[in-house]
Amino acid sequence: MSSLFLRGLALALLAISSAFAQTNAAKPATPAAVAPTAIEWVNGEITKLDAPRSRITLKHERIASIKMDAMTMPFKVKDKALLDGRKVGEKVQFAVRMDDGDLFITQMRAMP
Ligand SMILES: [Cu+2]
Repeated sequence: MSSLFLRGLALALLAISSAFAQTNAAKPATPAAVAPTAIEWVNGEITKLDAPRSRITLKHERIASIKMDAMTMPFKVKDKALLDGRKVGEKVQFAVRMDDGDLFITQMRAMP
């Protein structure tokens, strides 16, 4: 075997072991019952706005985190300010959270 081949093999093994080390380091030290998940941004289109009642109706795509299929439905917002400057027909991305058995929009932004 050439020394070049051996050197290549050693480098490959080093790359593999450091990849494993990184994978292990990324795991939380203690597995939490409910792992903190990244925000799931859902695409939607505003079909109705009722800012005084903190409500918005959205035609939304599937929301995987709560196993909800695409549909048009009203949502409550946690903070009225989320509806500031929004208009019917606007395409947005939003995040939802279940709170006390109620579904709330917690974040909203214009579709990038
Ligand atoms: Cu829905």
